[in-house]
Amino acid sequence: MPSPLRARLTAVLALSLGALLAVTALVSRPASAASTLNQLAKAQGRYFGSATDNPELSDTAYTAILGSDEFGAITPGNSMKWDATEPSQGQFSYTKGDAVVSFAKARGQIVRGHTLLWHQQLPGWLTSGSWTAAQLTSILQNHIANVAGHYKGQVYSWDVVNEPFNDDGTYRSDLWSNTLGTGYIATALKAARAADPNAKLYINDYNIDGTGAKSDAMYNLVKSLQAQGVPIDGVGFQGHLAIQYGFPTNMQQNLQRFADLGVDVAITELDVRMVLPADATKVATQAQYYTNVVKACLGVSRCVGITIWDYTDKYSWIPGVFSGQGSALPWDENLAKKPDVYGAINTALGGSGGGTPPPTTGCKVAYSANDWGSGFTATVTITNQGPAISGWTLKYSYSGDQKLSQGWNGTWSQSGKDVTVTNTSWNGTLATGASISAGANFTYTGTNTAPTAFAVNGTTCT
Ligand code: G2I
Repeated sequence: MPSPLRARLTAVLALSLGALLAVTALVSRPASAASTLNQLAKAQGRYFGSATDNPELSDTAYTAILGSDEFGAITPGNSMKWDATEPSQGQFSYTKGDAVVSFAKARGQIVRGHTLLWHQQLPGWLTSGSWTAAQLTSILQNHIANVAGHYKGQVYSWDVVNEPFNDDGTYRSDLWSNTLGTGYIATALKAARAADPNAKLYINDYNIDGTGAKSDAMYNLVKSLQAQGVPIDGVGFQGHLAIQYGFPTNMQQNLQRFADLGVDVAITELDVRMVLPADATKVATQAQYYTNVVKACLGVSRCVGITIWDYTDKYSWIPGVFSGQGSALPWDENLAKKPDVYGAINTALGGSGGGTPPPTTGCKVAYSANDWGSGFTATVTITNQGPAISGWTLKYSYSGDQKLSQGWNGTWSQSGKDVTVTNTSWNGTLATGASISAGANFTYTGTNTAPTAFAVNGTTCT
């Protein structure tokens, strides 16, 4: 065989073998296993993210979930704001922001930078100074050049300007607009583009999720910036919703009209609060709101992603600001998924609702004792791994002469070596995955051996 032909045949054979292997690989790969929020969002070309902040990053149970496949994007809640990054004029501090960026980077998550310019969380030197327009412009440009320059290439987007409008659509009266007029917005966007040409530049606000005066004002602002050739890549719809105020009007159409201007849109700070206590009706409404938001975003091809304003009630800003309100997020204060709320988001993203199915039976008890020789404080934490229960009784036994003196977070009693703890009026309800801790003081002589067998409502726990 002449060698060029042999070479060609070998090549053809190699190609077909390669194609065959490729086909085999495709066929034998299991069907898409997307089940977490970000996997599901990613399958539709979006991200699903959470806000976080430095104090939370030392909570390892919390970071295990934050760093999991549930989230593909992180927004630092506070650590890139002006008071954190330029606490004294010209002195920049990036330790906290860097911690968030390196957390995200290590896990392949993108970062939404938040925020270069706002009317809140400004350092004292800035708010108490009296500045000419020229001075304030240069302060603003210097801040953005430094902060966006420091994070150049490391953030996916910047909320360059945060909350410029009042609810009636007029410009907020603050340091920026009062000193610089509304032109500060263009100044900030241009400075951000110069500092990090690849970051997507956003204006971000609340109460613009639906149509209305404030949303119209934002729409007109974007149009006018575009007409002036000012860089603007996206609009952030914060999505701080409350079930008692109703769902925003025509949310999807509203997102779409911005997208039609040629900018990206994103849901940047989603949470859905309620007046406490939560009940089944309120949770159903809340779950519907989450569903509506996810569907509105998925219905708009330029809606690039959804971020919830932290994922757990444990670190929500809401109770501190709206007294008596909360329960706004899909994970509860014990970091357990709320089946209805998480399930609604997961389902709206195209999943089967559950994520990882929880075990459907049983319970788990963690026991610890703080012993001072003649007595100790026992702490028991019950986790319900079965269907929701209303009312629990925990039983266990000691091997020595441990004697109950006083208990709390439960009704404690003892008969010989056997200890019984039942729920109080306020902690009897345990959803699947939920935990409750109770404690008691005991006295003893001799040795204090920890009990090893526990039963809740008659079921032996692990
Ligand atoms: O207010 C909710 C959000 C509305 N949109 C813009 C977001 O940047 C804003 O986030 C919140 C943070 O989640 C809070 O954590 O902004 C608040 C400030 O308005 C943050 O709260 C502040 C507390 O008010 C301060 O007392 C505290 O020192 O957080 C600071 C840092 O922990």
